[in-house]
Amino acid sequence: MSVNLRVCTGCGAPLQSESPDLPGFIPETAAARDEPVCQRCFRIRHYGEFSPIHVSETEYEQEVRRVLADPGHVLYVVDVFDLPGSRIPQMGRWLRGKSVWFIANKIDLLPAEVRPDKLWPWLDSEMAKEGITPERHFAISAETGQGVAELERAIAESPEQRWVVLGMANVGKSTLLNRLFHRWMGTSPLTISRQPGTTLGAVAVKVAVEGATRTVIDTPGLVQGRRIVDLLCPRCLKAVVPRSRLRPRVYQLQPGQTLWLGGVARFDFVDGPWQPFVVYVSNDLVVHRTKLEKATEFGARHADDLLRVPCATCRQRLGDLVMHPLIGGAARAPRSMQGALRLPAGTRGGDVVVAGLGWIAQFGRPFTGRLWLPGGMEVQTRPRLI
Ligand SMILES: Nc1nc2c(ncn2[C@@H]2O[C@H](COP(=O)(O)OP(=O)(O)OP(=O)(O)O)[C@@H](O)[C@H]2O)c(=O)[nH]1
Ligand SMILES: [Mg+2]
Ligand SMILES: [Zn+2]
Ligand SMILES: [Zn+2]
Repeated sequence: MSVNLRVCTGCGAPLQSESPDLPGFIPETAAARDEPVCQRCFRIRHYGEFSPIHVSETEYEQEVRRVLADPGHVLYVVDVFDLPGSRIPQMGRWLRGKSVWFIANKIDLLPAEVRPDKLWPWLDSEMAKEGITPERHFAISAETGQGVAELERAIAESPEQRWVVLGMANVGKSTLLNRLFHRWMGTSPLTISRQPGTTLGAVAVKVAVEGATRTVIDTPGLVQGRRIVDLLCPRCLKAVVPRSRLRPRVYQLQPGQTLWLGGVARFDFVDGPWQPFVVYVSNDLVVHRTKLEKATEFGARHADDLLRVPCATCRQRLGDLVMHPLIGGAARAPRSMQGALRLPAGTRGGDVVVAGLGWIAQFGRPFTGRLWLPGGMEVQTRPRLI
């Protein structure tokens, strides 16, 4: 393996031995090693200690443009579980003229009933918003390895020598590359962590792939500060970010009932016939049914015991939940609900997707409702995935 020796081989930060509190610090005695790893990476790997370092959007853009200035193929990675949160608004412009393969990662979290090919129409329409038309698609799990062999084969068969991995922070870029590197050279040099903002600079690794040399470049992700993973403390993240395949939770609701999803979000069924809703969120997040008229009081009283997340500190940072009106089926929108998000009518129904948290499936019957979320968090609707 050959690497650029002036940067940390785990996170890409330029190495330095002067300031222990700045990125890339490495004691002088360790700097001479073959594959030097900075103190921060060492601590993440061995103690699970994460010291947040903010890479600004400007620095991020500079790094991406620098890496894209040379020719090469782009692997654009998104998190299928947080697609709206995976979109980098300027990416379409930066990628103009580049060959892009689209990697939908974390499919291990999707319920077993979701066939990856059913994802493409939705994923493609999201990508099209950025002006990105990928040449190929891969649905993978960097965590379990599902789908990775196919990507590996495609890279080996392509004549392209230089490969750049891009994507929002925390979508699993470094995890994916570690898996590929492990297959190609038996080591996994990149630092990964549950927190966004782990990789700090480009890390170029030269590998032999079936006799041909390839340069594969990991890059930092963009941290926008508006996703649920950007907003919660490590303890709250543990409950909210799913670690295993989502188990559907079915609720037959009457109008006037509310579901609290932990204390992070609240779903009110205001009006419509009795009907089922299926909640797909982290299995570690409590879903609690209560009466709509008592929901606010319930949320305040049980924030710390039953609902548990967000913790008091995170609650303070997040502020009050913001209300988003919803309309499903053929329900007519009362004037008070203008601007409401509409779920597709008919028997198919739709999903209310909360970036980074999960989604709630509705089955096309008339309903009006509300979703309450921390300010800045995005909600979307799409045709039902399942
Ligand atoms: N469930 C699941 N988790 C994944 C998968 N791939 C990565 N992760 C997790 O996602 C988190 C972020 O992974 P990283 O590889 O550090 O993500 P990154 O895109 O390199 O992030 P930055 O370096 O911050 O830009 C870690 O907790 C990983 O374990 C996957 O396929 N499935
Ligand atoms: Mg990374
Ligand atoms: Zn490092
Ligand atoms: Zn917290």
